[in-house]
Amino acid sequence: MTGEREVVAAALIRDGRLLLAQRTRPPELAGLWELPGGKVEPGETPAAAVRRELREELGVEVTAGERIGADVPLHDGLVLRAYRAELVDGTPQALEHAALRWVDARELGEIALVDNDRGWVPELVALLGA
Ligand code: 9L3
Ligand code: MG
Repeated sequence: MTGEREVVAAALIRDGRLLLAQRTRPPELAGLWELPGGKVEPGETPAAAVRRELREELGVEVTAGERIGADVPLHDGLVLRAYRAELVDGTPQALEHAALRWVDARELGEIALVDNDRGWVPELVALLGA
C-alpha cells in the first residue's frame, strides 16, 4: 500500500462567521459539530473533493482555497486536512447533517466540536478576525 487516504474538511467563512455542521453518525460523533467534508475519492484532487462533498452535504457550489491548520492523523491511514472554501452559489442546507450553524469566534470557542477538528480553532479564530 502506498500513500494515505485524505479526508477534506471545508472552512466556509462568510461575514465573519464559520459554517459548522452537526454530525448524525457514527453514534459517538452524533450531536458534535464539524467542518463539513469527507473522503477524497481515488483519482480525485482534494479541491475537487471539497467541491463534491459540499455539493452533496450542503447543496452549494464552492471553490476550494488554501489549506489551513495542521494535518490530523485519523484511523486506518486516513489523514484529515482543512481547506478554505468560498461560497459561489446556493444557500447551505443540512442535507446529511442534523443542523447547520454560522458561528463567530466566540461561539466557535464554546461549541462542542468533534475532537479531530479542535486543533484548528486558533487558525479559524484568526480567520474570523476576532
Ligand atoms: N472527520 C472529522 N472531521 C471532519 C470531517 C469532515 C471528517 N471535519 C472524520 C470523521 C470520519 C472521517 O473523517 O471518521 C470521514 O468523514 P465522513 O466521510 O464521515 O464525513
Ligand atoms: Mg462528511
